[in-house]
Amino acid sequence: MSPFLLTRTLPEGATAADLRADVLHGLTRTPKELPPKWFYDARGSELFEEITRLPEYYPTRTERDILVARAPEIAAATRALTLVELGSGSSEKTRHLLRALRPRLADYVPVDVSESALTGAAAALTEELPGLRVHALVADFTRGLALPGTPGPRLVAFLGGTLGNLLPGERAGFLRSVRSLLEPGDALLLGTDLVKDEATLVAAYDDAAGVTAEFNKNVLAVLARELGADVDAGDFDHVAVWDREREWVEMRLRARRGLTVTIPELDLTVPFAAGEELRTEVSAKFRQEGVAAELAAAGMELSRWWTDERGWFALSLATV
Ligand code: AVJ
Repeated sequence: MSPFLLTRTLPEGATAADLRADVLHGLTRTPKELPPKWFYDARGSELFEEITRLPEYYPTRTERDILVARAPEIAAATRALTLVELGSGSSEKTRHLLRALRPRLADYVPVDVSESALTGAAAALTEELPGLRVHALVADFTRGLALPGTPGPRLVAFLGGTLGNLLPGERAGFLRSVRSLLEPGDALLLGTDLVKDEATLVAAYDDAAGVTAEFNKNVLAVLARELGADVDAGDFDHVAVWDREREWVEMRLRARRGLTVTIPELDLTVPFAAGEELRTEVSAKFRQEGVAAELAAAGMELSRWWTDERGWFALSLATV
């Protein structure tokens, strides 16, 4: 019997159809934009793992330190028998949590769009934590989710600060859909990057080594490969700006000169004026009162708030 179960919920061709729709919508509107999910092809996922090790990119290591320090309290507060992780990726962060939740915790349900990330993580974890049942779910958690029946109470984890990639309206809908997964006694563990000085924030998204610039430009390679777009990353500059009014970091690609991108698969021609910018990601930064309000609006209560000693990142425990 395979050491873990894997269920595919994405209909065949869903990803290709989504990319086409996002490009058609995003590149024919003003300002142009693309959803950040398209960063994560194999090369993009590799570059993101490299980003997490950069000195300027504090979120991953800061969240891990909080998780390690607070995992026993999270285990005691939730008494979880199942851990569901949305956007689990390599499950790197999750190891600390799983170790603290074991041996009580019997079931781990990692959810991600990347089947290869899920398979790799599930194989490693069943090796490291004998007896843990892993039900890997290939799914896009922003499109609604049907979880396997596993024992409660359940702890749903959404870590890394990825909540910040959603715009406020999208976040409200996402948190409501998470709320619909929870039953009394269940909880949500949420990682959020916090508002801080502009220099620290911008440096985290525009590192000296240029890894984030390469990560940002990689989305153009995805368009070229998947849709035959004739676009050259050399024609664009990486831009990272702090929008202090909306309290989010924006990554953009700025056209160095007037140019036209043709996308044969979509029978589309996309003009860029010199200096025109395509928004490729927002990464919202939070305050405790804002997180509490957004959770409350979705029917959850912020019951624990843990930060690192600098107050740079927070883990929230929300209950229903
Ligand atoms: C994985 C979405 C949390 O927004 O900080 C890293 C992605 N973008 N550097 C983030 C990212 C640029 C990251 N998340």
